[in-house]
Amino acid sequence: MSDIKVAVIGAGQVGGTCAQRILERRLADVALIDIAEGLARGKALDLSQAAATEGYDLKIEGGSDYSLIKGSEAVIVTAGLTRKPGMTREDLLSQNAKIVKGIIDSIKKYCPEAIIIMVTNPLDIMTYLAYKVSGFEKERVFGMAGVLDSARFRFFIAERLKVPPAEVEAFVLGGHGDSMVPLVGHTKVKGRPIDEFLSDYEIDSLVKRTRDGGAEIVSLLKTGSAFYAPSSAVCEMLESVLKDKNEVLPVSAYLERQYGLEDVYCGVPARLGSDGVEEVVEFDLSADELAALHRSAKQVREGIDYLKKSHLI
Ligand code: A3D
Repeated sequence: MSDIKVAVIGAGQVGGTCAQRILERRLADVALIDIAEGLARGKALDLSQAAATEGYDLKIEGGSDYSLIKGSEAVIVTAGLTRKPGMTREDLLSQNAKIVKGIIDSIKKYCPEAIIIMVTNPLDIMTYLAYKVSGFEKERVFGMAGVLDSARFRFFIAERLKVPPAEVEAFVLGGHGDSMVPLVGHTKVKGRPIDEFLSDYEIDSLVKRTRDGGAEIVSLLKTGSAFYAPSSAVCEMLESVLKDKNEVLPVSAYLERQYGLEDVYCGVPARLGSDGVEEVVEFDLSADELAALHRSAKQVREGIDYLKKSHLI
């Protein structure tokens, strides 16, 4: 048992693996919720039975009853549908918006003081929706995408240069998806600028592979999408919050004029601590990077406008 509890909504691939990582990192007790009750209960029971061999003494409960999340300091939202053949982007957006709205109402009811970390796609739009529907302070609602995109970029660079990924620093900003903005000017290997190691052409090809990183995995898995690296990225953010580490990470955060953007969620560097987003950090961006960030935010805003027109916000 821990005196810290975290709720994970959605016990699918990402949610189930998040629960596992939280326990194995000894971060908190876990409440795992899914509309499919047996899935959440079954995974919770399975994870409980790993306690003896993994050596954690933490409580994990699962089910579909939201009263289980009572007392959680943080709630990770991974519930949602994935795009099926024949489903338009707008269909997915509307359906996940309805799911997220229902979940946020339950979070408001059972843990009104919690921090919300969104994972459900389309990420930046769902995070904006969660912020608006919850009425929580902006600091307490943010989304995971950039830590994952950056981890992918770091891995591809590390693999190419045969160095440990931990020796590669990189930040990928912008909305999650095709319009992500890898900051090549801030990418370093062993503390040295990346262009000392790779040509522009080679860097561009790694940027492209990062941009297509999710799709590459989908095409290999055939069913479902990535979940090991996404759940790891979530836990990196969660740990910075629960341990008040104040790490600067790429976070989908609410912007109020930072980077010249307003009333939108978009991936930016942010300091994560016990209050959530403690500060949006303004890096010096090149004119091209800033323009790419604005293009990316514009795409997010189009999704937000669609939800507003559909009366879902
Ligand atoms: P999946 O394995 O299908 O799990 C989703 C779970 O949500 C399923 O178990 C559903 O039963 C459950 N669910 C659906 N509706 C509800 C509801 N109303 N209440 C509670 N549970 C519900 O998907 P996944 O785990 O692979 O992905 C989950 C979400 O995360 C999707 O939207 C993905 O697109 C998204 N995702 C985002 C990233 C980012 O980097 C932003 C990365 C990976 C996945």
